[in-house]
Amino acid sequence: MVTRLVLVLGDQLSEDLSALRGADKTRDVVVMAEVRDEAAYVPHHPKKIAFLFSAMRKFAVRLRAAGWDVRYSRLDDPETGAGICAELLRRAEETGASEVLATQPGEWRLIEALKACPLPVTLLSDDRFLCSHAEFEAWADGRKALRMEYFYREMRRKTGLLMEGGDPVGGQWNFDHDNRKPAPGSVDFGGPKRFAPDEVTREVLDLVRDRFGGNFGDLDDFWFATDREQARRALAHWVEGGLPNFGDYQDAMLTGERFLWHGVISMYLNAGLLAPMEVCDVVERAWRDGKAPLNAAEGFIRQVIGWREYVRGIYFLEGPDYVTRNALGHDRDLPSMYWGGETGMQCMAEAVGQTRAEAYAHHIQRLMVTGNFALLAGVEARQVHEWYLAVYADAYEWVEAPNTIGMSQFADGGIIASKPYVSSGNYIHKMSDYCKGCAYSVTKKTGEGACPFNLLYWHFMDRHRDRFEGNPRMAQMYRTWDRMNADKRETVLAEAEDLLARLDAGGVV
Ligand code: FAD
Ligand code: DLZ
Ligand code: SF4
Repeated sequence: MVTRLVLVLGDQLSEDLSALRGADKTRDVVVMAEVRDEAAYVPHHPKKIAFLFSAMRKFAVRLRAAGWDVRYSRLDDPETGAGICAELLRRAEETGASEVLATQPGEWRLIEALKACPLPVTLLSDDRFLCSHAEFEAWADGRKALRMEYFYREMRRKTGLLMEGGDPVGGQWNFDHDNRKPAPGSVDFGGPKRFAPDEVTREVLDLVRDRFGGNFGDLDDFWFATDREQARRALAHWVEGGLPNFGDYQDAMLTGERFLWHGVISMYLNAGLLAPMEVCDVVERAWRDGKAPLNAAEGFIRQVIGWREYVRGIYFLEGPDYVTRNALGHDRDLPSMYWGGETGMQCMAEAVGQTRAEAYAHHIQRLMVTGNFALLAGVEARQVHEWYLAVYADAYEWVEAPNTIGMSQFADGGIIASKPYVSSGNYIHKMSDYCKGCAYSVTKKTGEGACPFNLLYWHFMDRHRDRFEGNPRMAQMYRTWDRMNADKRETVLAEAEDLLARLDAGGVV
């Protein structure tokens, strides 16, 4: 019988992976590879690379213990090829294998590279997700608008999570209106479970420091879980201490508090160390046992079986050109403050600073601070996308691109968002304490020290009037703008233009 190569990618670290299930331990050979092309197609945060390499190495050990023949290539081995296809060819020659079994990667770039590889590659569907491509296509078929809320209800029915017969527990599907409390003065949860680097991780940290130490992001103080057992412990730790308040403060932001009550498990879920149903089951059980309120459990489960599955569905439905979309025609370069350049904006400094330190920022920081600013300032969507893909430990295109191109930048023309997520400084002021320590004043709409979000918000509304004034959800804001006196409007636009010119000239904003 012929030997096949079984490809296991860095984010496919699950023992029930379809490619492993479809293979035969007694004759097939598993290929795992740390390769330059994957580690460098965007300048990944060093912590993201270290997390993946360490988790890959430990997963290879686990597979060997389970009886697999694993050919593992390290980045610093001179024999290692530049890319995944080169590695497959090398291992084919070494083992005599003539075909490859793989689970579909989560990025079109890599799917296309595998299809172009001069070895026959069978791509199996990635059934670690709850919704297959076919199911998503069937759901999307014939709908005028692909709204997440309706998709989410289907997933609730399908999984039976938080259901009583055919009805949602508590009599409603969604408790989001309870999940918008601003941050309280202090946080009673110490944040995610931290793991001291073991020997495998320490070796990887040296390698990453040597090869990728110049990338944006700190490598010091690495604490991520790097195997399934640790990831399970991190989940249990959060369910105990973080989940009870997760719902209430999901949208809050607080200076110096990088994690608040968030799960910080997306990197584990996306790499395959945790499975979506397992985390939702644990959360549902906590609610049923009276250890967490319903708005927290429902809010979390909606993110995982709703948003996470929905954005993946959109990415694969829309196809490889999704990441090139730029519906609003934005063309500004990403300002240097995204890479740690100086800024007087406290909210941006906090969001970017913790991103640099942890390869993590929570959803509202990504959406309403860094995403909001890029959208208001008219930054080219592709550059924004590549930044998010690089700097977060949980970022792979299937999940990052719909969130950035679609939800955050409206560059898909409104497939995901029914209106752009833009706001003036008011929203950040309401949900955080950032404005207190800022060089700008959130209450100033114009003049010296006016909050940049206040100026750019109206600039955005004005420059995209043709597209958005007919949107019923934005009509009120256009009426407010039109009621402003003409001189004031002119001043706002002129000051916004000055600010944008300053950004373009590389000045400090
Ligand atoms: P929690 O707040 O504890 O939420 C629980 C879980 O729900 C997360 O672990 C995640 O798996 C899931 N989830 C929540 N929101 C989303 C969402 N919008 N899309 C998909 N899953 C979601 N998430 C990624 O996993 N990878 C990305 O590359 C990514 N890029 C983003 C880019 C932008 C511009 C925005 C606005 C959001 C992005 N998100 C991304 C979604 C979200 O910000 C992260 O999933 C979340 O911050 C992860 O932190 P957490 O585990 O503490 O999440
Ligand atoms: C993100 C990443 C990095 C940094 N390095 C590797 C690697 O060396 N080997 C590998 O198999 N995968 C890596 N990955 C993940 C892939 O680039 C890619 O993002 C996912 O497999 C897409 O689902
Ligand atoms: Fe951000 Fe404006 Fe508040 Fe400063 S004043 S922190 S720029 S919202």
